[in-house]
Amino acid sequence: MIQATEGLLKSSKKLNLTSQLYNGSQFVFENQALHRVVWAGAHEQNLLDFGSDLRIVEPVSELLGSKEMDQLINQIHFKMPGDDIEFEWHQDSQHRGYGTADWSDVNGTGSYVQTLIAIDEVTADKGPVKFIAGSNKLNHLGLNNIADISSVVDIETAETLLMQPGDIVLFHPYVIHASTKNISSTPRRVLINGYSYPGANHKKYPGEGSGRRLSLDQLKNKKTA
Ligand SMILES: O=C(O)CCC(=O)C(=O)O
Repeated sequence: MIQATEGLLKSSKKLNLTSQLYNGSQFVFENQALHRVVWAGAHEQNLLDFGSDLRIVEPVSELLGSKEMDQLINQIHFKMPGDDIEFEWHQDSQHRGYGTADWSDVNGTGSYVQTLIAIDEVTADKGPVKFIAGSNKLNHLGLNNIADISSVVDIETAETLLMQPGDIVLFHPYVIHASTKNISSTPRRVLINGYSYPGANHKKYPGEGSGRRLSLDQLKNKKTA
């Protein structure tokens, strides 16, 4: 994963800080910095291999209640020293398009699982993700339309997730979370893979091959073959 992120970073230098599709992946720059690479495995195949690794797909399948799933996200988030990247309080359901024609909650429990793997150690000064425990039970709130989040939840109760390289967190599309800037002197990179229940998503995500259908049984057979 480290090699892959270095490959992406090297390619990003050729793109003049301009967001664009390059080698099948969508490079996104914000505030003069590489913010994220969407469907990063088109450029760096091993990231797609991680995205179909049984150690991820099995628990995701259990949470979704389906042996089949559509992989919507295979993304690297960069937080390099001094780049000021942060993520406001949100639910991932917002980014999936809940409440619009882009999404149907097919399994009735959110139909989506997000996973985040730490590539670097995530210490308190590297902008760790903070979660509001239990907020997954609040349903989709449309936080982008709520001016003051404290009218909905007490952000003082947020729990900070410190991680070792290789640690993974799996989370519900309704759990409210955020992350602050990396104020350390070393990078914080994470690989994010996201999976939806078949039929839930109606949107085409950027990147060559995005939205691929994964089958737990097929992946298991491939592994034993
Ligand atoms: O990369 C981060 O710090 C935030 C990730 C996040 O908010 C997400 O995956 O929804």
